[in-house]
Amino acid sequence: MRPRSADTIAAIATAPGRGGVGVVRVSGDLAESICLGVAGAVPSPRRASFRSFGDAEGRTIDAGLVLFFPPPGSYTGEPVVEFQGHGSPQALAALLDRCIELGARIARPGEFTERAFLNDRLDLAQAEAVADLIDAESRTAARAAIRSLSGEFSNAIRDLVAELESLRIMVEAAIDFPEEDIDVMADYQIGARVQDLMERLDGIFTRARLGQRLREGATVVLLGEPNVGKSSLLNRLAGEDLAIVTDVPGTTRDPIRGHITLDGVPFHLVDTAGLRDSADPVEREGIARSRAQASKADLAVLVLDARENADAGFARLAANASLPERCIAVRNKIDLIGESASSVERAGVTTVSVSAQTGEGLSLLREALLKAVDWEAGGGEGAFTARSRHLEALRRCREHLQSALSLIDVQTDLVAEELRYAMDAAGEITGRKTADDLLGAIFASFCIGK
Ligand SMILES: Nc1nc2c(ncn2[C@@H]2O[C@H](COP(=O)(O)OP(=O)(O)OP(=O)(O)O)[C@@H](O)[C@H]2O)c(=O)[nH]1
Ligand SMILES: [Mg+2]
Repeated sequence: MRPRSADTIAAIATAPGRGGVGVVRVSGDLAESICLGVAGAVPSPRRASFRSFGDAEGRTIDAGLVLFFPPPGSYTGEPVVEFQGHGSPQALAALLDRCIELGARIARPGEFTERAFLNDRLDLAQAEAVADLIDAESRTAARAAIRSLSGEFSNAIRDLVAELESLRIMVEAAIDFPEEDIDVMADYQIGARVQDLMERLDGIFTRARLGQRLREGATVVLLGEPNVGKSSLLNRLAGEDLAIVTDVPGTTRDPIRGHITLDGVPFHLVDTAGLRDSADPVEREGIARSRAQASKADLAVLVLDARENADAGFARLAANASLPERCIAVRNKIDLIGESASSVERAGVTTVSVSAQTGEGLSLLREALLKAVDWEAGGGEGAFTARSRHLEALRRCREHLQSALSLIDVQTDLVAEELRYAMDAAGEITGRKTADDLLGAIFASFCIGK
């Protein structure tokens, strides 16, 4: 654990630019004396007081509300002062300069929240949820972040860790007192309890994975032969004229991106150059980029011309690029053959028949996209905001529980060890024992002033 910092930090906590209100936040031992220097008095704790903010020469920089939050109940767990002035970049810069003159230093990104974590005001999963709330791209994602921030995710993890601990103690007792002649493993139903914990873990994992989807979304590559209507589909889905559409095969060269949100889940769409043999060096480079996009995407939408045999078209594309694990087939241009929109699932692949021109079938395609990333309608309601690191820790926890289960009738001491590993893995999420470099990376991704 890093030592408690002696520095007093200050930052503009509101977003850059002009606005109605602008806030400078100060945290650390000098907060009260800085407050005195700027506003001439320290208001009573947690009570807003209207004051003038002055510079070193006594000139007024701005006027507004001052708030003082004494420890330990403040955001950071240290003395905190907030100056709420006008959202004027110049006045805020002058106010910040004054705080620096009075002994503070500029805060690093995320440093207020980092201090909150180091002073036990938040655990690591909650601290990460602060950043996720700020960065949320949909209301559903914001709600998932608030759920984690309020401790729902952390409590679920803490309960899990506590039960793992009591189970481990039980198993260790069995190792330490073998002469007691009771078969602890059987009498205390250790196997059933481990299984029970695995089910609980799976429940948490599902909710965390939903949260990760909400946070990170999915990258979807639109792939197909020239002229099938990939760019038209991108434009339709994005509701914006992003890519050039012409009847000339080989129109698109560079990958073109569009971002949409479906049921709160961000989808990063990438339209690509049509796949074919080409002698044109520019087009060849475009096609190489299409293939590169396909190999990195979470999901490929294979666009086909509805007038062609879909299976044959699908097979040609699969032979022509390395596809991600998940694919959807789209038969486009159904308007040309007078077919109506449909969505059919066959051998794990959904084939949606649409017309990018008329928009028919687009809602079926949106549904198929959500389904392809395992999203159920309204799935965000139970989600915890989560990151890959959380999911990875939960996966490791599960592996150790699985090993513990398989060792129960074989070697008791190893069961205890596996339970300890499982506990440590789950414990990384709330992060009491997290390595400094990981902490550094987590907080560096925050915005300034938070
Ligand atoms: N009738 C009909 N025409 C379509 C439909 N979708 C696209 N088109 C037409 O098909 C032609 C090619 O469309 P694009 O969207 O440029 O096709 P693309 O797959 O991006 O083509 P490249 O960029 O060359 O690989 C254009 O003339 C579009 O207007 C559709 O659903 N119905
Ligand atoms: Mg195109």
